[in-house]
Amino acid sequence: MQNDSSAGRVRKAPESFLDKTGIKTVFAEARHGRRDFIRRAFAAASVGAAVPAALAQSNFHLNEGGDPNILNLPEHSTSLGQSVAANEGYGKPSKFEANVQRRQSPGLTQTTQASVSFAPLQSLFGTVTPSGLHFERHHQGWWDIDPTKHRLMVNGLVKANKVFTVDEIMRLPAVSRFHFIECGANTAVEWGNVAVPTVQYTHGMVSCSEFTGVPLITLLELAGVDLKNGKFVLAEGADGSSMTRTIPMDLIKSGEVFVAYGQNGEMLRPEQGYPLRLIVPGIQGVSWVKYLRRIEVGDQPYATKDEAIHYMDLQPGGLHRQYSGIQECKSVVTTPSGGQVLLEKGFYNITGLAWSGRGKVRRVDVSVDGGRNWRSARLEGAVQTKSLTRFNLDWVWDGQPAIIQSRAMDETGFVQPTYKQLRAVRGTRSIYHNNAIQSWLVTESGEVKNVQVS
Ligand SMILES: Nc1nc2c(c(=O)[nH]1)N[C@H]1C(S)=C(S)[C@@H](COP(=O)(O)O)O[C@H]1N2
Ligand SMILES: [Mo]
Repeated sequence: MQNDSSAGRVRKAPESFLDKTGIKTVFAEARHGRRDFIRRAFAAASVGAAVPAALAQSNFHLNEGGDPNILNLPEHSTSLGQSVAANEGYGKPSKFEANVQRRQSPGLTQTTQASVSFAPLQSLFGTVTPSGLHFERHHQGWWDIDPTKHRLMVNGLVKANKVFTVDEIMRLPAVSRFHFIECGANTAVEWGNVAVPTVQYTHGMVSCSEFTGVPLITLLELAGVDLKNGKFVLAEGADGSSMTRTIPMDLIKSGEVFVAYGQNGEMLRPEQGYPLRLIVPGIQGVSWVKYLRRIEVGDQPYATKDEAIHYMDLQPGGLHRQYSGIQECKSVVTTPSGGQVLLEKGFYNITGLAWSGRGKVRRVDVSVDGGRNWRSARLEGAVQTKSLTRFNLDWVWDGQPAIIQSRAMDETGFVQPTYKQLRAVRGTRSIYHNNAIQSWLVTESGEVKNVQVS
């Protein structure tokens, strides 16, 4: 664990094939307890059960016996374990997982106070980002705000201005929903083909949580909102960045936009906007105003600094796009991904994440030959709207160089573009909304590298 590989090269199960200690230990010991389990499963595969054909037919071999890790009884099997972990307060991950951390990107200019940290996508499973690994973007630093002193005001085109305490908001009818948040600048450095080494830095400004809160429309109605003239709201944060964003009333009326206090079963983390943040599903992260303290109802877009100066997309020919909030359909393979190493040829589970700001992911195709041939991946679990979707695909690596890509399609029929397609429309000068297909080159030695394929 002393190796500071952010790519997970030294990680243990279940990225087990990346682990020098080998997959045999992991499967026999940690997963099933009995070494002959997998062998029996292989036998079953011939009659069409349990194990996919690609795995059954691959050279995926298991130790036939004599592995000291299963033969020796370790101390933890023969003596008393520790008292409840609660004695040490809030629970923590295993010390063997200490390498799984948020990190600052080597592709960005280092400033005295860092303002972005990236989620370790290569080490995550399923679709929920553990709260302590959620990416961060702070325009003016983060705060741990006293919730008893925090207030949220609703003003503008309303019958009467209203000021809510956090307690009052928590008494109102609540919703809990899984949504992704992606910074509009996620994958930004790849516009210029900087090719940062790992998926943490190429795509780690996306995270997904189960958020709990109150639909914004409820708060507006309690203030007597004028929906005839009120076409937009301005959302304002309580930190020094004066983060202010315009949100169209149509989105709010749909009930999708909510004021969250909960994240993955507990209160929001301070760095995620404790005690209140706006959830704007499908829209770029900057509109998810943290430390939310004011909602003003107006009749036109506000053109604030974060809309009129920042968060515009430079286009070819001197044009720019403005209010380009929606995070279009996108996906990325998280394993195998940049910085990881395949230790031998044979069977691997290709896995990754897909999402769309326009709704549900309908399909994800995966190529291992740089986009010439595609196979559809399995979408795991309940595919939810404007949330992350996990995909998996069986793959037998023949030891030859391979270029792994994923291409997602959403329920509107939108297909994730190649770099060539994206640049033809948006040019090369944008910072925001890079949703191009990502390519990972697996070299003959098994090393995985970030490459761009047009
Ligand atoms: N009040 C406030 N809200 C904010 C920001 C901020 O700096 N201050 N950053 C925005 C940006 S640019 C993004 S991408 C997301 C990041 O959310 P996170 O730090 O919870 O990942 O919050 C948005 N909301
Ligand atoms: Mo952002």
